[in-house]
Amino acid sequence: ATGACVSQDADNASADSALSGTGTGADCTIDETVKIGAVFSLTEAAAFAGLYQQEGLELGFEELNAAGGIQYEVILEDDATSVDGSVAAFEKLIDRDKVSAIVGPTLSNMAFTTYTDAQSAGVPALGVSTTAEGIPEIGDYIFRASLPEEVALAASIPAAKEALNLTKVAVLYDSADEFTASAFNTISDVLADEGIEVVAEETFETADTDFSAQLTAVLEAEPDAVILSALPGATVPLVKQARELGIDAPIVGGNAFNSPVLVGALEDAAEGLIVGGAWSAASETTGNAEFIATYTEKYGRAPDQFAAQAYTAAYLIDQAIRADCDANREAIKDNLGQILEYDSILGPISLDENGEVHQEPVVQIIRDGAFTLL
Ligand code: 1QQ
Repeated sequence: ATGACVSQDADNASADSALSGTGTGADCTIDETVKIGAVFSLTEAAAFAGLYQQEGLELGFEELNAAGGIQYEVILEDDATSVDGSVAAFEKLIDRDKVSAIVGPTLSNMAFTTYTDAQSAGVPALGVSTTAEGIPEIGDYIFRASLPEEVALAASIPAAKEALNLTKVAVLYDSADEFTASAFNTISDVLADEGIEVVAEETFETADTDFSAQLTAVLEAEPDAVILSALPGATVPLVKQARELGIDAPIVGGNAFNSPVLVGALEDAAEGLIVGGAWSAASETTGNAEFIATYTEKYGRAPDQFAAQAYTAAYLIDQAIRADCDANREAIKDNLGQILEYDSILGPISLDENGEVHQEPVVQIIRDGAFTLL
């Protein structure tokens, strides 16, 4: 057995023996501190999610450090909600810090570039909010613990149809962002499957602030509901302008709506909003109540879905490392894709060898300013 170990290490020139330990599973001990990179949008437009992700990830690794056997150091970078910032952050973590794995980035819009870089460098990357189509397909080092928008919309649109008796809808989407544009494809497919008619279809771009032309077309089409695929920067003025113009149809949104920041900014205009997602505070999943209590105590605010997904990522990486008690990049890559079922605060979750996550979606509606299960 010893001989096999030596030759295996010799085959892999980049493997650092100090990053592989002794024992397996709960008994794994690794001497070297394991460096995990995190790239989140901590400033600018996507900070609404990035700051929660930072907190969730740090809480997860703090708990794991307290449990012992492996010590983790999280090296956190802010991509300032820009592709260039995200690329520079990945480069630093990969080349300078030599991290074992990277969590993030926040937006799919950055992930298509940064994951191509991580894949070429042979560094495992685990998305926690990158929901667009085609992300795990970037390569065998790319994973996500981030419910695909396709799965969320396939749950939220039928749930909204039933709750609201939908027969005709308007679809509005940001055509300049990877996540919102990709979601539009799914929305069209799900609406067709459900036999819901599209009476208006309008586009805008991420930085737009005036939506009067699109909203006038929506008003005239008299939809039963508006399906909106947008990031919060556009969502807030768009929804407020819609209500001012007299559009009182319910709104069904995408992953960016899973945010107390967005709901707070929308104020009364958030009422009745329906959204599919990966996590609910109301779910009785394993460890959820403790997670919510610990997080709220530590950060002085309740967690959101983005915090919950980042927290889960810490545990998934830990599981992958403990499987062979090996925190080298290649071992993490091999073992992340073998997580067949982990009982997480998101419910039972698995990652397949293609890097895709499998879990049940939840559908929520905003009532009295709070997320409630629909
Ligand atoms: C993506 C998303 C964003 C809404 C995360 C904040 O889902 O870019 O894929």
